[in-house]
Amino acid sequence: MSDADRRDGSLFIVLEGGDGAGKTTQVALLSAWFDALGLAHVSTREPGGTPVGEAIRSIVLAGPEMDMPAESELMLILAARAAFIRDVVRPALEDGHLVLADRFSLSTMAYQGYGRGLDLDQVREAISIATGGLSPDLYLVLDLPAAEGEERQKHDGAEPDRIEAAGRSFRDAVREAYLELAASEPGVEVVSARGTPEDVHSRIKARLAARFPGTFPDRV
Ligand code: T5A
Repeated sequence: MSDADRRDGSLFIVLEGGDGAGKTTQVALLSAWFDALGLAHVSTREPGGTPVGEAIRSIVLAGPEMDMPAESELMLILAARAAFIRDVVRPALEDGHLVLADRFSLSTMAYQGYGRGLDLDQVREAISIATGGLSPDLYLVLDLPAAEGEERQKHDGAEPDRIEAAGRSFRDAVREAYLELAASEPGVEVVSARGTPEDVHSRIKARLAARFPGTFPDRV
């Protein structure tokens, strides 16, 4: 998608971070804020967001008994992403809307590249096949020590999925990967995920206002 295909006002914002950092909570709070500001938007998640994406999600996030090579995991996630781009992201940006996503390609670099140990250049190349080179305007990484994310998830009482079951060292590697990616990739900012959901929400709003002053009010 070239910039010429995007209508004025379109924005693609992605929340990222380790499991249990609070992305889903923050997407809901941001979506309510965008509604209050009258900003047309689509809020969605990855893998998922389309019928094929949700079907793939149920395979990728099955229990640990669904054993698969890291390469299969990568290809499944990217198969979902290609549909997500075609059916959700591009149409919304072409209509001048805001897209707010819970995870995108930075997750693939952090989990399949750094976490699973796949070759980073190959992962990057595979991502660009799925996305056609489309990148978000901003990634906000919610940063939280892996143990605290795990603790937050325990309160939900759900059984760990395949990826969550990969263990503490995997979660630690993913957190470090995000920090490294934030230091080396353009358009990635880190926000502390500590504190109450409202504390984190205020930090995120302040970042968006600083980054996109024409879209978000500066008094937040
Ligand atoms: N994946 C995904 C890849 O490996 N590669 C990829 O390319 C992509 C796109 C997705 C999985 O897929 C992998 C990564 C993931 O393992 P998911 O369920 O979407 O799975 O991701 P999770 O991060 O596992 O989702 P969670 O819902 O568990 O975590 P969230 O969304 O970060 O956190 P949230 O908001 O659900 O909060 C978790 C708990 O903490 C509480 C909430 O109420 C909830 O109980 N909470 C807080 N508690 C205290 N203080 C706060 N500030 C809190 N904020 C939320």
